[in-house]
Amino acid sequence: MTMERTFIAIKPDGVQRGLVGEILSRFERKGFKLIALKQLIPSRALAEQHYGIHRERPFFNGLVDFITSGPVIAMVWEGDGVILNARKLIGATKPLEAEPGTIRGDLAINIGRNVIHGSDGQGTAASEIALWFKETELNDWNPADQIWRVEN
Ligand code: D4T
Repeated sequence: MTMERTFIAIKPDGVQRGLVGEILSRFERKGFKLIALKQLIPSRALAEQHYGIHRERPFFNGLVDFITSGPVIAMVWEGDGVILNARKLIGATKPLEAEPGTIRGDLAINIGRNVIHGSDGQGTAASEIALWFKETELNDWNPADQIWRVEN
């Protein structure tokens, strides 16, 4: 078993459309453990750092405008294989290519309004968690039903 943590953010469109509960429930029902959660309107500096890899892309400024336009729900989820599995729950970046049953496949139609972000690998997960959260905001805890989620 490889216990991992990943950074997940519900973007301003997901918050504005009242999809927070729907999205949280999908991660909870899957069995992943919520380690941290907060709502914030990201600063431009935070957004630019988060999307730094896209700095030279034509959509960069619009993406930063969008992500700083309202509240974001920032989260850390933990579980066996959670990084890749969260990407599966989320679905393809282009919502029209995302399979039905995924968050983007069910809840979004446009790449610029694709509702949710999830880290795409171990390196980005670690750096994004450190970018969005202080160490003291991450809670180690054991769900009472943990033995019914994982074998050991
Ligand atoms: P995020 O990072 O938001 O989870 O998206 P992905 O990991 O699935 O996809 P990405 O990094 O390629 O894109 C980041 C972000 O930019 C928006 N975007 C992307 C856009 O508005 N226009 C585009 O042409 C692309 C490629 C959507 C997600």
